[in-house]
Formats: sequence, C-alpha cells, structure tokens
Amino acid sequence: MDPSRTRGRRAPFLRRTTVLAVAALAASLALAVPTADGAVGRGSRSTQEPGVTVSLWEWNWRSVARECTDVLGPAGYDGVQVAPPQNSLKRTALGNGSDTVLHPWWEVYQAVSYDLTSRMGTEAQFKKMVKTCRRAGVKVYVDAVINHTTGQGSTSYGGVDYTPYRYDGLYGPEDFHAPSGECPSSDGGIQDFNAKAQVWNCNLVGLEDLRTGSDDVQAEIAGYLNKLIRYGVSGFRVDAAKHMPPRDLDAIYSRLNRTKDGVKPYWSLEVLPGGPGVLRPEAYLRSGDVLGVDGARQMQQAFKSYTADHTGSLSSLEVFGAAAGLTPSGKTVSFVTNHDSERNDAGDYLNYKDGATYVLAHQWLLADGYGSPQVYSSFAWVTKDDSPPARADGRITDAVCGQGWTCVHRDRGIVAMVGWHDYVGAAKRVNFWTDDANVVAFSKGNRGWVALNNGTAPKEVRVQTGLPGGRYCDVVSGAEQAGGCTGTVVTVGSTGFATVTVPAKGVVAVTRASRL
Ligand code: LM2
Ligand code: CA
Repeated sequence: MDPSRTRGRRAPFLRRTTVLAVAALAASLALAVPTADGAVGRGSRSTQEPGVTVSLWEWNWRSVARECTDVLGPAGYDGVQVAPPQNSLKRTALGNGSDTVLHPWWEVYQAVSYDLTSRMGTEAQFKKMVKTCRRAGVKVYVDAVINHTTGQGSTSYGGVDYTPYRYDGLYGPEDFHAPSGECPSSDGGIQDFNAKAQVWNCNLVGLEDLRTGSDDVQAEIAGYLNKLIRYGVSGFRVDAAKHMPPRDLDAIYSRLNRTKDGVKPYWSLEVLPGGPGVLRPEAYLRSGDVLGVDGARQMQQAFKSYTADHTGSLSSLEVFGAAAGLTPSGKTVSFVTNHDSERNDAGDYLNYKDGATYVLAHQWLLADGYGSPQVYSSFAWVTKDDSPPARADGRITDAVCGQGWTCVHRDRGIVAMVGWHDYVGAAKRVNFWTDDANVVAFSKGNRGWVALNNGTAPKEVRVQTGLPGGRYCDVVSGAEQAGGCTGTVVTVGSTGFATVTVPAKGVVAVTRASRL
C-alpha cells in the first residue's frame, strides 16, 4: 500500500475538526479569542492531538526541513519534535581527565537566552524549517528548556556572554530560586529527589533554577514560547517539568497564545516516574500530557528479557497501557526510547543498537496504538557524551543517513506501520492471540489486523483476523500495485480465519484498504 493513500484519511478525530471549525468561526466573527482560558493547563485532547510524531533529535534545521518535505510528509508522520532551539552554552575547553568531548550533546540543555541561534542553525533557518514542515503537513513540536539556565561556562552559540545568575537583558539573581533560601538543601543542589521543595527549587545537576513562580520569569518564558508559536510551532515537550510545580506550569500555559491552527499548543510534560504522589506523572495530568517513560521500560522488558515464565516476553504486552499501570493513553506521549533513556547505564530501555528488535518495538507501539506514538531517530554514539556529527565549533552538520545518523524513522517497516496506525485510528484492539512466548496477533476493530514475531525463527499462526474473507496485501513486505501485491498475500477465509507465516523479528499487517 502506498503510504500516501492513507493521507487525507487521517481525520477520524472529529473533535479536532470541531475545535478548528469553532476557532475559525470565532476568528471570522472577530471575537477576541481569550489566550488565558482558565488557570489550569489543558491536556491534548481538548486542544490538539499530536498523532504520530518523530523526534529528529539534534538534527539541524536545514535537515529537518528537507526531511519534512522528502520523507515525513509523504510517509504520513503528523509531526516532528526538535531539540531545544534556544541559544545555549558553548563550551570552550575540556574539563578534567574523563572529559573528552568538547561539545557534548547536552550543551543545548543549558539555556543562555531565548534568541534562536543554536547548534542546529540560525533563527532564520528555524523559521524556515517550521514553515517548510507545516507546508508538508508536518507539525513542529519544540523541546522547551524553561526550568533553568546554565550550570557552567560563559559563552554561547548566539554570541551572548554570561556569568553565574546574570544573563544581560534577560535574567538577574532575583529571577532564580535562592540556594539555601527557597531551595532548602545545604549545597543548593537536589540531594533528596523525594522532597518536593528540593526537586522544585534547587539546582538540577547544578543548573541555575529559575523562579518559575514569579510574574517576571513567567512573562519571559511565555514570551519565548509565544515567539515559537508565532513562527508556527504547534506545541512543546517541557523539559524537566517535574522540577516545576504544576501551578507554575499552569500559569505559564495560561499565557500562551493559540497556534496557527487556532488551538492552544500541545503541552507534554517530562515528569519522570517515582517519588511521592505530588512528584509523580499522575500529579501533572491536570496540567498536560506526560511522557510515557514507564511504558518504554515495559517494552524493553517484553522485547529483550525473554524469560521462561514468559513475564518478559512479547506475549506479556497483552496487558499494556492503563491496565498495566501506565498513564492514560489519551494523556501520554508513548515511545520506545528518547535521548536520555537511550543512554541509560542500566540498559533499561531499547536503543538503535538493538537493531531489528528496536525497529520491531516501534512497529509494535504503532500497532498497539497506546498514547501518541513518537518514533525516536537521532545519531549513533559510542560514549554517552558524544557530540552529534558537527564542525569543530560545535555547529551540527547536515544529517546524512548511515553517516552518523540512524534514520530509523525511514525504515520501510516503520513507515508502513505509521500508515497502518493512521488507517485503523482509534479502533479497539480485539482478537488478541499469542503463542504465550514471542508472537502476538490482533485486530483493530474491523479496520486491520497485524501479527508480530520477536522470535528468531519464522512462525506460522492460524488466527481470527476479524476481516471479511478475501485476499489482502501485507503493507509491511509489499505494496499493492495495479491490483497485484509485491509482498506477502494474506488469504482470509469466510469465517475470518487466516493462516499466516510471520517472519522472524518481523511483522505482517493488513487493512481493509489493502484488500486485493
Ligand atoms: C532533562 N530533562 O529533565 C533532559 O532531558 C536531560 O537530558 C538534561 O540533562 C536535564 N533534564 C537538564 O535539562 C542533560 C544531561 C546532563 C547535563 C545537562 C545540562 O543529561 O548530564 O549536565 O543536560 O547540560 C551537564 C553535566 C553535569 C553538570 C551540568 C551543569 O553532565 O555533570 O553538572 O552539565 O554544568 C555539574
Ligand atoms: Ca525548578
């Protein structure tokens, strides 16, 4: 099936259309659209559904723009998330012995000003990228570093110099939580991750902690985010959201304008699991959606730690999502990994080094449909601090697939499942079947059927597909061409059953529309 065939069908979400229509109506009647609709932040469903996105983390703006036009739009990705675009720390010298990377990836998480000159490009390039992506039908989401500024250095990519707690024309000491004042730890850092006053007001890994409760700071942050919205950005991944109280996040959100689509921006909060109730992701659900970190961990267990009692096998994902203790599907950005978890020392998450298993996990997430799935695609690394491919001065070079950039989002099998996910929409998962080990199969309502095999040998299954009898073209192995199919043909009998061989580490997926 040509992925372009699924485009235009991607509006099973009546609500989004309704919101747009209402916004358009309000605009046409020249009503003042309130920018501060209530103190409480809104989750995505009442504002904007991100659909399937890809995180092209630390891709430079020129490359993101090109990718939107050439790949993401045609493949049916609804959005792209990009790395923090604000001006950041630029290191000038190595530290002690173990410090061997002059421009580690994490420079961009140290905000110096809200100008948009960064390792990824200039403000003009950023603007152009957003415009290009929107024109390709791909919305842009920005990683927003708003909890803190820097914790080291004095020079930046934007050319602005700074000293501790002084950022000319932006912030001075009064704009930060006073170490040993509002921050009740002895050294100004977070010593106890279970103590909310420390988690919210102290310096996370030495990063100067903004007084996000203050009117001035909120105005600066909202000014930054509103600039991005003006450029066409659709929403934000809020970095270190756990380190800000929900009321501060709500106050900032209430100052945000509507996007070019006439809705409030999508707002997904990075709130790592763990800690007491007030610090858990669940405590932030009233303020926005959250990142599905626990789900990523469960996927790693299911895909990688095959155990004899099958608790760590693909079959264990029969119970996933809210039933498995995760945050509600409609409030979660789901993913296999992200830039932090892929570097996890304990190996608790999959990453690109897992090869076919990594690809398969993405396909499973797209098939299951939990949350708003986000594919993660970035650069290959050896040591944790490695810079993305860059010039000596730290500026990131154009992404070339296979030359330092993994480009997993281009994988044929993943792209096919982006289309499949789009086509089956919100239909319920039914007809779940498993061999109780590493093969699962299920239908999504009567829209589509899929089987996944995490084993190392092909497996023949005989299962109920929930589809009318007929011959269907597998969208993963082949495309439908002039009534024929270049890949596997799935023959469904009159009772809905089919006998199918699922390749090792592979997927077979069909939809009503792929019927020959
Ligand atoms: C995040 N989410 O809450 C990001 O996803 C994560 O990648 C960021 O940490 C963190 N919060 C702050 O935005 C990364 C990286 C850290 C790095 C910081 C700041 O994982 O290692 O800290 O960015 O660049 C680095 C040094 C650290 C040092 C700190 C301040 O690794 O040793 O702390 O800078 O100078 C003394
Ligand atoms: Ca804070």
